[in-house]
Amino acid sequence: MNEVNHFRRVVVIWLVSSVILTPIVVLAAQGIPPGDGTVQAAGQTTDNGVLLGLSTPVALAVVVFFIYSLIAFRERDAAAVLDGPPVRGHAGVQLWWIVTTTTIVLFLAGYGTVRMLSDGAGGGQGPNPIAKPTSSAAALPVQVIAQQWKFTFRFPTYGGVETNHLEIPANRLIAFHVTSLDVIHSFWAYQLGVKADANPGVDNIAYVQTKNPLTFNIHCAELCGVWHGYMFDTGAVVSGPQFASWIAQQRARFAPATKLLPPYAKQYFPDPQHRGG
Ligand SMILES: [Cu+2]
Repeated sequence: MNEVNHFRRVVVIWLVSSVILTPIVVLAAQGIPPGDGTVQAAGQTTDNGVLLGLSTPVALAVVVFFIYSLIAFRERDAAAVLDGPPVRGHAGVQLWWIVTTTTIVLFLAGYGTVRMLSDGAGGGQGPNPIAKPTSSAAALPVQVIAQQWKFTFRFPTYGGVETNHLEIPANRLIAFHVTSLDVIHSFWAYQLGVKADANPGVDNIAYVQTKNPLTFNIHCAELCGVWHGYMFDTGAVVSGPQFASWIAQQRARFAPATKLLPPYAKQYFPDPQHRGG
């Protein structure tokens, strides 16, 4: 009764739209954050492109079939609307479904693992990271200390000075040691491709390989009390010499405070005398 091969038509429309739209989506994905600020940020942008590119044909299969059905299978004679015969399984469809979904899931599991192990991907990995960048021993350690409601930064290789703002050198591997003095916070510097939980009593390590100088935003990304929304700052990746002079300034300026600080440690515990009741 019906001479049209709907299946072939849907497949052709799907193929053509996938071939056109997938490269456009992959290209557009390069414009969404976190951008190209660090190796990790660039890696995340690449991964966004891979994931969006892979999901484009999948989403198109659904959309194309949906729109095609609306047009081709619409019964215009209301009186003739009857339920069709029930479908009792289809070996071909089932086989393709299982093969396709299994392939995609296994590929993504492999891809994600390889990508994470290559540089740590900018995420906090706890006190014993398994995904270390190859030159991790030479990384500049920077401790990020969160508390209600600000971040401070401690530089163990620069006399343990604690600063109010964050500057880090360009083209350098940084090992952020993220911790908290009170409740749970999260150190989120999206242009750096970093988001790491800041928990009291935990030394959460996140690696970042900086590139060119840039300004970045620092936000707390974990609801931590009434002023959580105001827990932000602007940081900067600066040239090596600029960092050297900045950190020297900070050391001189905060020398009296540094003397009073507890020695640099992986984590600190709040002073009970200075806690509100
Ligand atoms: Cu917070």
